[in-house]
Amino acid sequence: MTAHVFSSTPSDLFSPVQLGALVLKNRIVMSPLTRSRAGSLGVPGQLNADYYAQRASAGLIITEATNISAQARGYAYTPGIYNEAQVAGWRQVTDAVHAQGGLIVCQLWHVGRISHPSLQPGGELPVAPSAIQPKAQAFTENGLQPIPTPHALSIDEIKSVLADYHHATQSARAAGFDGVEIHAANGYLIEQFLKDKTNQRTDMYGGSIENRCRFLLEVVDTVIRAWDAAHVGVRLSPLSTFNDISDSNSQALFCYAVEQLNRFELAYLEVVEGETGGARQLENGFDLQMLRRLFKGMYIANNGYDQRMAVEALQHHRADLVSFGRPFIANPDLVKRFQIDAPLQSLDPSTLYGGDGRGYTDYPAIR
Ligand code: 8OZ
Repeated sequence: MTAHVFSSTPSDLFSPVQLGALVLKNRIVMSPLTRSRAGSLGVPGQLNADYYAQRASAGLIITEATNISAQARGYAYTPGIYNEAQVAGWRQVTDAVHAQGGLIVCQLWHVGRISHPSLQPGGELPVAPSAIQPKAQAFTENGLQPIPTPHALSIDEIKSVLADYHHATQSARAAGFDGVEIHAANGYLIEQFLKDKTNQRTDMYGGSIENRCRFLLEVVDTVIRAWDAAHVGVRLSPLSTFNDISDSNSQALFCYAVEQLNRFELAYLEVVEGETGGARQLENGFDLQMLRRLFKGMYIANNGYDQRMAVEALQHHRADLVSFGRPFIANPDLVKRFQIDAPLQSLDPSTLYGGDGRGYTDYPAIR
């Protein structure tokens, strides 16, 4: 192993890097991408194994967002990681990725209020920190449906969600993953606690920044009891408004959150820079580099990067790694294309969510 493996001053995208317990062959990460091809029961299979194995030349694959419990589900056909059938399904995926020399971590997801009774056990209301209806629609098996006002979690119910995170982490280990990423971004449950548009609680989980960060920190704490912190990353989206969310002082909120995350010595922090899947230009003067500088571990930058931007970010120490989402959909061999400066294939938006192998496993690699 070369000396620069453990250096935090990368020479280029293709240099290896240590991320907690993992040694990556390059700094090109496949970001989590919901593709909705895991059936009604959320059980991955051969099709998903093929898809991920095709992309195993990434330094690290982060799976699509994966439900930690039946209650965590908010989108039809998304996978879960809470029962035996799902663990066995994911085992096929992790084996296939490992056979190709790749590494894969499981993104742990609870959608909170971004769900619909038809996706919930017993047809119950979705849950959230506060009973505030989102201006958003749910992707159900019967198409897009209006989302009702959620049920506000009691303290005991919060404890039970934390237990679900613990169980899901154990399941991810059993499925052969190389680690887990806690999805604390994009308007789902953890972010619903963090940001004040969605958290109006008056107990220890609401009000002050400290209180609104409590749930995130408890999730991290419970996850690292199931798997050491060197196998755990966190994803944040400080500025995203996706799923009808915002915060009145996101700079202060996220600086505090990141300072607190430092104590766990996590494998990495992944940050969606700007609007999820949208503009990187940030209107309100929020300084993302402040989070990068505050965080003591490895920083994965995400959102709309191309190769040139990624190289620049590494050269200027604005990131240690870069995760790519959309480019990996149509370019299973993205790493090779970057290496040989080959043109990128463009993706077909009509096959992004749901369906079969079309637009999923049939994008050709360069020969
Ligand atoms: C797009 C469509 C469905 C889900 C996220 C899990 O935003 C998602 C997601 C994105 O993190």
